[in-house]
Amino acid sequence: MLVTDKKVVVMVGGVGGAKLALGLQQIVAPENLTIIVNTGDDFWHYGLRICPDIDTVLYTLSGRVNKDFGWGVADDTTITLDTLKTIGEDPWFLLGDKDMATHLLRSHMLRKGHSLTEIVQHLAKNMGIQANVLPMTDTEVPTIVDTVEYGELEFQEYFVKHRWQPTVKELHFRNMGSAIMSKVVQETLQDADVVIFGPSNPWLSIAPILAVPNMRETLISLEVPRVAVTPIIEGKAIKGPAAKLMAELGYEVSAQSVADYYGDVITAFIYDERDSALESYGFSSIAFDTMMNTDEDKARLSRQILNWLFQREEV
Ligand code: FO1
Repeated sequence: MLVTDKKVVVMVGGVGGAKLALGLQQIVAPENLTIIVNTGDDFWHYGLRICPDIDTVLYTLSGRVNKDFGWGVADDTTITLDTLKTIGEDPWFLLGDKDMATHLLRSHMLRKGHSLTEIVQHLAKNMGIQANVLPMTDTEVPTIVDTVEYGELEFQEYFVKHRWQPTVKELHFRNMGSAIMSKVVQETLQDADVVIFGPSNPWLSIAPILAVPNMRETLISLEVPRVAVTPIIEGKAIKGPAAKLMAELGYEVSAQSVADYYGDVITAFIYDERDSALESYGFSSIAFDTMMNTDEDKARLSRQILNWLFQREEV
């Protein structure tokens, strides 16, 4: 059931953010919903452009996602990778055969001169998604993870090849100085009634989005609620390396640290009801059940966030 006619922008990384986007898709009219996705995790692999967070969003919103992993395509096979193994390769990044079709088409379209924004819109339309899915930028800006053990690693080498076990010293986004915020991202933000930051890893998934030149300034200048959802519950990450990374970067592992990290980018913060109240200076905060196991949970949390921000009665 649609509960709002507000224009909603949600900024996300992969699995956690895609879950909230799916919840919002259930209650926001598709023409009023835009999902802006991190592209710092993207890389070239066997000549293919892989965009894991974008694909996680596309597969989740179109009902194709492998629900056990949270990424990739359901019921996929690995004939191509298995065949690569028979001819001397040792593929460390799991690309299913069905998933491969997305990478083939995207790489083909990039080589023909289409922008990533055009390609994502094309894929979304052809997967039956009506909401607007946009990459944070069309410029290639790989996240580089500087580690104690291996020096600088590209994100997927750190995350998948080394199973996020190396100790992180520092993160940066290569080529970010030359990145351009697309016109459609700019216009969508100017037109938004609310900006939501999904429960994605703030350092790995949201920081690259905020680092796009002019993004932070644009967000702060918007006179609309800007709310972040915690990815940390009771000092632990819901999924992935957030807690380990925070500790390595010298932060206390808590929802409070996440809220403080967002700083003046947000006007409101959602922490989990299992945690104690935050010290909210400069932003308001509220506790909800932020675990999203079922589709009902995803819609319920989305509804609670929007009802709270716009002071409506619970529907
Ligand atoms: N995650 C893994 O842990 N191992 C993989 O082999 C892997 C392959 C993969 C292929 C396509 C895709 O869209 C996502 C994939 N992921 C894999 C997930 C991905 O590395 C992460 O979800 C994100 O980059 C972090 O947000």
